[in-house]
Amino acid sequence: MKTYKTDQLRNFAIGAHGGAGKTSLVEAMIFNMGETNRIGTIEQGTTVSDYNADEIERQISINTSLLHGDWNDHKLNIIDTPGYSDFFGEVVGAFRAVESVLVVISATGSVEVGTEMVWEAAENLGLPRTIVINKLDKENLDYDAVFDSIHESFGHKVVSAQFPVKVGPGFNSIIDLIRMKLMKFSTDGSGKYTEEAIPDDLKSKADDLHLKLIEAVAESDDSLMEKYFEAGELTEDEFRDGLRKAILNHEVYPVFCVSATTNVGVRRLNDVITNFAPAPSDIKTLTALDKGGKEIQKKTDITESTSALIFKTISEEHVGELSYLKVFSGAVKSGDDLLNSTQGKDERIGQLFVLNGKHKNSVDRLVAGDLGAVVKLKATHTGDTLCAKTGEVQFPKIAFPEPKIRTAIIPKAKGDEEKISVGLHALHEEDPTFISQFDSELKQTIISGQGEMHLGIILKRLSQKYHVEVTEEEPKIPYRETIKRKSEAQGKYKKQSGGRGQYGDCYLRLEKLPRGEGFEFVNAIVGGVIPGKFIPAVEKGIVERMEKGVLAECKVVDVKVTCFDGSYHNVDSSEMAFKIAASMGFQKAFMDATPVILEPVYDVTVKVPEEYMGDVMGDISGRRGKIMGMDSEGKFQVIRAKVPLGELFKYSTSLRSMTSGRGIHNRAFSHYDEVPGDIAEKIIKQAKKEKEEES
Ligand SMILES: Nc1nc2c(ncn2[C@@H]2O[C@H](COP(=O)(O)OP(=O)(O)OP(=O)(O)O)[C@@H](O)[C@H]2O)c(=O)[nH]1
Ligand SMILES: [Mg+2]
Repeated sequence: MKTYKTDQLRNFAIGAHGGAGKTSLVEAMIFNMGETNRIGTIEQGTTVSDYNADEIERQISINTSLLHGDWNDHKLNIIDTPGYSDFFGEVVGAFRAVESVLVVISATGSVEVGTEMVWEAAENLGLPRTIVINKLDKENLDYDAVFDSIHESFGHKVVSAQFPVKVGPGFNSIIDLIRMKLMKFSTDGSGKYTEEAIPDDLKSKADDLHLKLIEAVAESDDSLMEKYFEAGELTEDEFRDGLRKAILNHEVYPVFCVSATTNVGVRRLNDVITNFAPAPSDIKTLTALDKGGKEIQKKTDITESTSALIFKTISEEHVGELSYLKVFSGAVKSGDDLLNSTQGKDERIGQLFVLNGKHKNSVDRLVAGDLGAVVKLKATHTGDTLCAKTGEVQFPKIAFPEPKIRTAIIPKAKGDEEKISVGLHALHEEDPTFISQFDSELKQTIISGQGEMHLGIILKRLSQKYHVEVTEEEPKIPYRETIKRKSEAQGKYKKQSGGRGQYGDCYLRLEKLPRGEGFEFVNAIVGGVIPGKFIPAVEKGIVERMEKGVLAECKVVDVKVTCFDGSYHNVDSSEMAFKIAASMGFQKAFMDATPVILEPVYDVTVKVPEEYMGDVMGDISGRRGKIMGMDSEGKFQVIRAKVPLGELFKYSTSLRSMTSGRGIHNRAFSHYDEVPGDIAEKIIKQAKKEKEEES
């Protein structure tokens, strides 16, 4: 196996809206690098990157895959990410392992919400970007419109580095504005091309765009700008070096042209990445925390003490856990004893691999900057840092997206609970964007994730790997009960049955509190009509009743209770008797105080292309949602609404079908609000039914 130095590596992730052609592009790239001897297709399920059964069945990428190959004595490490928004966590993890992102845009669609998500994620991590317009072999394309829409969305730093001669079926020629040549690609799939002089009819367009590119490069650097003004041009070396730096410093986002499935333009893209994309050694500062939690800067350099980040974990049958890692400094070798500084545990490095999808090649070591995988780590999860024991560092955690949707599950077979819980826990370690938890209030196991497809795939893994089956049910809603007006009642508990009796008596006043204030108890007893030692029992009786609920078995909230009178019996009064009396008094007063049910309401933001606005807003209203506002964000509309949680079940699937996959939503808890009467009745009825079934 050839060895590479850090500056011979190019790590990049491919990011895009779903279906833009990332996997097809990667397939052509590794074919061109000689890693495969034929180009697989999505339709036949034969690509190297989408090797998973689910991916083949659905014809979409679900997992990040790692691929690599040699190009002109450089190692290109490619991470193919899924575009479907349910799997955005994969994108976020992948982006932590690379120095740049290749953003693919389909010429049939232009900038989509998924493109913007990728763009923003790259922006947040300070990653340079190169843009590729794909599918230029398709019919009915308007290349200029696509380019303009990218320019409009991402600003004036978006600059043409190529343009196609003629798009549509048979597309094979590109004007390259760096080399100032016409590149004619073979259409036999070999990816090969020849260079020719730019034809006369395209010369002036090419000159204009070449000048724009040079100016963009010159503008990115003061000393280059000076040279450019003085000499009226840049030398070839100055231009190339300037372009590299401009990409690295986010001053230029160059746009290239390809057709992935016909392998047109892709070999040139391999050159461009090798020559112009950043190497790990170009990244000057890498922020980490030292042993004492102090911020330090590491360098991607083999001479520094070893550090690495686990950016993804998969568990494979017959192999066990496979942890994908990016080595940031030093080198990771098989047999190394390292420290997992996130977990504070030692870790022995087993076999190391470089990957092309599922194909693994064993290697002895991975040097600073390189990407690969290691098997059978004992205590290491996605997002953890591994480092030399003598140079403890910890990299920032990966900022995975918060769960967006939830559902409840129940075991199909009794007795499987333990296995299910172990399986769900392991699946969370593998994929931190998935969370499961037993909700003791709802008495349901609630699983949450990024979308219904995400959860569907998680449950499939649960059944395949842990051999337990569950069924989904609608998650219960954590309703609350409260009151709308003041009331008073007496709670009296008196029992005389042989021996010692029971006696407790209290008068309670209930008043409503502002939403979110919870509970307040006031002891207004004077003259010892209830002895001080029984007052805590009165409060306890109320609190326990509030926990259990009065109307529909939901917690009571936002109530102030004043105990203002009562009586006691010298012999028969006890804490127990006062607790029961208070509980009875509370129930009576509560029912008199116009009780209502509250439901959780969520802030929902939906981002969609303008043409879907009407449908989305109509649907939100149908879900008892209130539209709070609308903003335009670039070419998209963002709708802000407040929607009851009970109406959001399976919302991500509805939104997807309503917008042909072109809309995304986010949600966060906002507040509790009163449930309309008819729905409250249903909730009460349902609670009664469940209680009867239980007893
Ligand atoms: N005509 C044509 N079709 C293409 C091209 N690139 C991709 N496709 C087709 O577009 C569809 C999606 O391609 P993929 O490579 O799976 O796209 P992707 O971006 O990896 O999709 P996700 O990973 O699911 O987001 C497939 O049917 C491909 O055959 C292209 O250059 N030309
Ligand atoms: Mg894909």
